[in-house]
Amino acid sequence: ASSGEVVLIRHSGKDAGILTLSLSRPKAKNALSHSLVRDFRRALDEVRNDKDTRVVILRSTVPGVFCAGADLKERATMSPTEVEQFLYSMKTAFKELEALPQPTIAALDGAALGGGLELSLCCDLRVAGPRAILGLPETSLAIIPGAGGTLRLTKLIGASQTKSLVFTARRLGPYPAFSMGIINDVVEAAECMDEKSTGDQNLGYERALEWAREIIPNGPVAVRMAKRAINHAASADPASGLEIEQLCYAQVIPTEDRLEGLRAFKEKRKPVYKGC
Ligand code: CO8
Repeated sequence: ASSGEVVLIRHSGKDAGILTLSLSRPKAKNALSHSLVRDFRRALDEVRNDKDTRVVILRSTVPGVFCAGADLKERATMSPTEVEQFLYSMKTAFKELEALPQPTIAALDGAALGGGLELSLCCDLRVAGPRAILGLPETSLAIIPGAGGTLRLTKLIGASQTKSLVFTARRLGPYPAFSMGIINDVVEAAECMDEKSTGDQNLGYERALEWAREIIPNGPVAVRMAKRAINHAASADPASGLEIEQLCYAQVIPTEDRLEGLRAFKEKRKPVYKGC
């Protein structure tokens, strides 16, 4: 049975191709419990082979929070074996998110702490609203980031910046996080002054939708192959990184979309891609 803590929405009409995965566990600020992680993995199973899904947005429906990290209360009640099984499942979920073939965008407009920030690091892009708060507070709990944070954040912003966050357990607002390079885009303070920003509207999500709409018109096979090549580039040595790029490049050459791109260029119009 599903806990209802992970909600999957396929958009239609002008936003067809966008799929939103929402974390929805208000009573614990979306803390990652056993049931939430299980449902999250089930949702990823649905998304992975869905050719109609072109961009995935990961968001929270809980105002002021993206995800408070691992569920510290549930964990206190688990046996050592259960903790081990849970941590394995969580780390697997993170790897599965990172390996989705479609581009993924984390919409942050609230606290993304510990495992919550680590979860967002498995997405390709992170965009933030004004309420985003990011941090790896693990050392303040006498542990260390253990769901990929030390590796994924180091790859993203370098060792010294990562240490500055982990050693201090400091919490960052969206602008410092943007200037450190953790976030790709942040809704500017001036933009929050208009009527859109009233109430509990998640401006990070609005911005993520804008990014998705900019990705969708591009060649679907090309975008997936680019993601595959870039993900490999991050861990491969230069020679095999270039080899993988060529393998991915070879996948786009026989597509009809590639010919459509050339035709559209010649005819001075926007291309219409079919994903094959
Ligand atoms: N786990 C369980 N419950 C939580 C968690 C959590 N991580 N965070 C918040 N809650 C609960 C609170 O206990 C509270 O419950 P109750 O109403 O029963 O008292 C409820 O959510 C609301 O919380 P607050 O009143 O604190 O809400 P605020 O809006 O004031 O603050 C915050 C929200 C900022 C998210 C705040 O709750 C907070 O700082 N939470 C703790 C965040 C944290 O330290 N997270 C790091 C956890 S460590 C981690 O994630 C490591 C992962 C390691 C993986 C290892 C793999 C090997």
